[in-house]
Amino acid sequence: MIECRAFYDILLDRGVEFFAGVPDSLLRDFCWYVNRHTPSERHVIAANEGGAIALACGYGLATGTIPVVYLQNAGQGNTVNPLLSLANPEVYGIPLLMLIGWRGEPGRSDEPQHIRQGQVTLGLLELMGIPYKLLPLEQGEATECLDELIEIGIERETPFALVVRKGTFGRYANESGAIGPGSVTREEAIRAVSDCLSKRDIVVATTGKAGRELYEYREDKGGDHTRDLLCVGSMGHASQIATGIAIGRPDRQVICLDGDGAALMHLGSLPIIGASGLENLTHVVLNNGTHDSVGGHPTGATRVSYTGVAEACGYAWTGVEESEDGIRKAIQALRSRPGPGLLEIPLSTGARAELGRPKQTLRKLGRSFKSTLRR
Ligand SMILES: Cc1ncc(C[n+]2csc(CCOP(=O)(O)OP(=O)(O)O)c2C)c(N)n1
Repeated sequence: MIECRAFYDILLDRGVEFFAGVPDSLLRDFCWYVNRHTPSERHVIAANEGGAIALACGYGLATGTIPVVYLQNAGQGNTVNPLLSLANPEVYGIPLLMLIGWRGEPGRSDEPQHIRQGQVTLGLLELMGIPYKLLPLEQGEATECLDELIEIGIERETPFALVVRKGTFGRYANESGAIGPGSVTREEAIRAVSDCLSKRDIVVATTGKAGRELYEYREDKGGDHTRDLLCVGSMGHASQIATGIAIGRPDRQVICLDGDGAALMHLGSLPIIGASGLENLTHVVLNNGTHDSVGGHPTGATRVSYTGVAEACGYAWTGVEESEDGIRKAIQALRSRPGPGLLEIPLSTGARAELGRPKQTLRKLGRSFKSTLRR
């Protein structure tokens, strides 16, 4: 196991001075260490992993130092375009180090959404011609491995990667835990929204614990999951999935339960929703100011007003509700308020420790969701 502090110091010794990324559950403690010890102007929690690569490229171009980009392998797809068309040696040749948390590593059990990505993680790096190594668990070996990669990266003027397996980094106590802007929990908000929906309403729930909380609530209420799509992966795309469904089924109310980190990841979806004029679409942003599901790191834009953005993007209505009662009233009013609408709910950060996961397979849940929609 490698101590976060030791690895961070090794990076600093090699001249690293800039970090960007999207937090990951396997890199959770290291991300917290970076957040705590790096001057804020030298650490950017990016909107998405492609943005993190671009930020690192900019810093690398400006300073000639080697920037670090941290990410979960789920975000590898987001990095492909800037890696191949910007940082690649055949374009601008920008050395940068990616630290990639390897969810779904073959041979280890993990959630279904991580399995295929886990299988192709190393192959994708090979296909892109990105030199990589698995980060060894022993500190001396890790340092050697890093030094070899840095040499290769500088010599070939190429991005390079360290792939990080589960359990590589030791604990780092997060004393600076981010605290969300509200007092209601995400779970309470989801329950309040769900209580006020009719049996015909469709819910698309964002990546992370929101979907698990919705699933558990449906279980508590009798186990009907047929109207819910849980976006276990595809972070940032829930609102466009909901938009597609709302276009396909104009006779149904479609409610997207989005996270603030996820909304930020593809904020460009909001003008598209605004322009859609879809009267049957409601976008609920569960704003806890953090990437709570992977460890509670702040999002990179904690001061953004999602209602302000939605208004500028042409949504038909917006609202902010901070109490369970207010949330209930806003959802009950949906049917008399044509959308597209955006309801922002400021929340506290955190989740129940014993939160479960869906008991049925995603294939089975997907099948019953499809048959509900096509009925
Ligand atoms: C493309 C991609 N990048 C990163 C992740 C890892 N990830 C899963 S959930 C999550 C945090 C989501 O934050 P937010 O949308 O604010 O919801 P919260 O967890 O706070 O409810 C992250 C970073 C992912 N699944 N996919």
